[in-house]
Amino acid sequence: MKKVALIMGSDSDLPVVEKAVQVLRQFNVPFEAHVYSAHRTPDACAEFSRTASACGFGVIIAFAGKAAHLAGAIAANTILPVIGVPVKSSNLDGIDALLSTVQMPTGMPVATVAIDGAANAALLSIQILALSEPALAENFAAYRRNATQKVLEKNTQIEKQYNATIQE
Ligand code: RP5
Repeated sequence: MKKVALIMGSDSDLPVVEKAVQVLRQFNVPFEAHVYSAHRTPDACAEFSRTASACGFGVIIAFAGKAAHLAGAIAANTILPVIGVPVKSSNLDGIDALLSTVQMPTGMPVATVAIDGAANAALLSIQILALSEPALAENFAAYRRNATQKVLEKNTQIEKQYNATIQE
């Protein structure tokens, strides 16, 4: 199976990255984590991006806060799908990172998830890999069925608690 790359702009992004790690481990998806910055280590960032496909990666998730150009800088140097996670690491509450990550020019897409949306980024990377991994696709479908079941059970609980008069 191809690997997922977790690229963070700074080790201060690690608490958010960890949420993606948890999901990838849950699905037994291979991954690597690296710190590359679009601004502080631009050459290393570009080198990683150019060689990522040949190194066995299938998807790249980029985590960055503030003027978050990391996902875009990576996308500029690879044709692998890039998922951007805007990190809430400034006193603008991550809105700066969200806009910097999502507002890519035509031809250079970055699939941007919510601010600190690391779990969804990992799930999306799994969906991408699952296109060519039938066992992973089945695991993901089971995860979805389980999530649906849990909500239906919560609904039953809430309905019993609050709608007694309606049911009588
Ligand atoms: C971004 O700047 C990083 O992704 C991080 O979210 C933010 C702050 O970095 P540090 O100053 O904490 O290293 O490039």
